[in-house]
Amino acid sequence: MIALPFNLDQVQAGLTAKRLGTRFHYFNELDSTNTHARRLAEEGAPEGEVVVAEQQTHGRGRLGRRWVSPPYVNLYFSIILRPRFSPVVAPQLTLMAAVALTDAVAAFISKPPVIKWPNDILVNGKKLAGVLTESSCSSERIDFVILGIGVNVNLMHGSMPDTIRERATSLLMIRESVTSREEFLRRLIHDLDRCYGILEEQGFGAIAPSWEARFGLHGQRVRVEMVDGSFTGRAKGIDRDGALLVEKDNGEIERIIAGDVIPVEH
Ligand code: BT5
Repeated sequence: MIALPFNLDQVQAGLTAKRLGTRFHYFNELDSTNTHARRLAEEGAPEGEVVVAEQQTHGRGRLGRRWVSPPYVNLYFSIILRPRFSPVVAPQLTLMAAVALTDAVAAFISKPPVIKWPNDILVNGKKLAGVLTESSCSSERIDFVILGIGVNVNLMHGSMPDTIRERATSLLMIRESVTSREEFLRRLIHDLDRCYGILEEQGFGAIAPSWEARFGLHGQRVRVEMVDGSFTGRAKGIDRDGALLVEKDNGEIERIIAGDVIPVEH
C-alpha cells in the first residue's frame, strides 16, 4: 500500500459543517495534536479550528497512556471547542464524540461499532478509535475544550506494535480495503458538528438514547478500575449527566465519573 500525505482540499471540499472545521492546521509531525491545539486555544484560537498531524511522537491516551501514532495511515486530530454550557457537562462531550464516531464508522463498515464507556470505539471487540477530551475551566464556565480523536484507518495488523496487536483493529482490517482518510475525516467532522449542535441546543438527554443504543456492555458483568481502587458489578447504562451506572453485587448502584470498565466472565 502506498501511503500518501493528507489532501486537505479534499477534506474541505464539500464540508458542510456549520461550526467545526472552520480552519485546518496541518503538520507532518507533532508531539500530540491535543497539546498543539491547547497552545492555539490559549493564544485565543476560535472554536472549530482543527489540528491534524500525519504522525505523533507523543500521542496521548488517558491517564498518561500512549496512543500509537504511525505516519500516513491513520487519523490524529484535535478540535478546539468553546462550549457555552457549564463545566459540569464537559464529560458529556466525550460521550457526544463517541456517538458521532460510531455514526461515521457505521457509514464505512457493515458491522456495528460499539461504545465502551467512556471513550473507546470497538468493532469485533477490538479498539478502532479513542477520544481524549481535555478542558480548561474556571469555576463557572468552560474556557475551552480540546476534543482529540485517533482512528485506525489504514493501519495493517502486521504494523501494529505488540502492545496493541491483539486488542486493536483498523478500517483496513475490517473492510479489507483502503479507506480515504480525507473522506472519513469529512464525514466525521460533519457528524461531530451535528451531534455537538444537538448537545448545545437540546442537552445531553437528546444524545443519551443514541449513546445507550451503541453501548456494548449493557447488563454485562464488568470490573471498574478507578484511581483509588476497583470493584465488579453489572453495567446498567448512563445517567443524565453521562456517568456510568454499575450495580454492585450487594444491589447498590455506583456512579462512575472517571475510570476504566473491563468486561469480565460470568
Ligand atoms: C484513548 O485513551 O483511547 C484516547 C486516545 C486519543 C488519541 C488522540 S490522537 C489525536 C489526539 N492527540 C493525542 O495526543 N491524543 C488524541 P485510553 O482510553 O487511555 O486508551 C489508551 C490505550 O489504548 C493504550 O494504553 C493502548 O492499550 C491502546 N492503544 C494505543 N494506541 C492505540 C491505537 N492506535 N489503536 C488502538 N488502541 C490503541
